[in-house]
Amino acid sequence: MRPLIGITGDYNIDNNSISLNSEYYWAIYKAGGQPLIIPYIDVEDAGYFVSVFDGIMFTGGDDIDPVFYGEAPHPKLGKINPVRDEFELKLCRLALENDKPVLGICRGVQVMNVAMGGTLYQDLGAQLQSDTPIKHWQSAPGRYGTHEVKLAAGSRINRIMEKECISVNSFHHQAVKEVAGAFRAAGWSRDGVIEVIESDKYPFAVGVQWHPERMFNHEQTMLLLFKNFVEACDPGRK
Ligand SMILES: [Mn+2]
Repeated sequence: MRPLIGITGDYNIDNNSISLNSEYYWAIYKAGGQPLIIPYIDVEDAGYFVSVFDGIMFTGGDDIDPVFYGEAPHPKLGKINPVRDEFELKLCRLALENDKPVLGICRGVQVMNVAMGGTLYQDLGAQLQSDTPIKHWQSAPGRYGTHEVKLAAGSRINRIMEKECISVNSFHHQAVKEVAGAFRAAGWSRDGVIEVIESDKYPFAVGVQWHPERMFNHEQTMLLLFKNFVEACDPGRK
């Protein structure tokens, strides 16, 4: 049986719809997992979902309400959805507390960090100081890597990717600022932006700021991340 992986959908509160780029569930499926999209009905359902899924993947989407990390909204803050925020933050905390594997992608790495007490840059363009700035919202299609990420030697992501420097796509204007105590930074772009967080405290907790699901068809290294995640989700592994 394939490990059952819950995937959070991108909930658009304006038109009451959930959407999900199919590359997310194809990545899980190609990696050996059975993907299932999680609806946002009641925040109290989070515990149920943690108990039924073998692992949970947090996907991309709008900005997280900065109230969840104790800040007022910056003028450059984008669209937020408090329903999705509250649900995902609880789901992430419960998953980690119950030793369920967690993979965060783009907004997902931000959800992981905020759920455990970390903070975010609300807008890199306005708030990041760097002598070597780079473009984090690429104009190239998603399958193309446009900036490099240096991976910490010996980190989990380094062992998964089997490389110390990778080329990634980039579609974000926010990023992890202060890393939550449960995690550590394990990958950085040239301007110092944290592009990976991970943890040894949990069976599998990795968050990446790029979109590996848009690259894995052309870049085998990106599929390794999903495979490693799905393997960690295999209930027969324990
Ligand atoms: Mn980036």
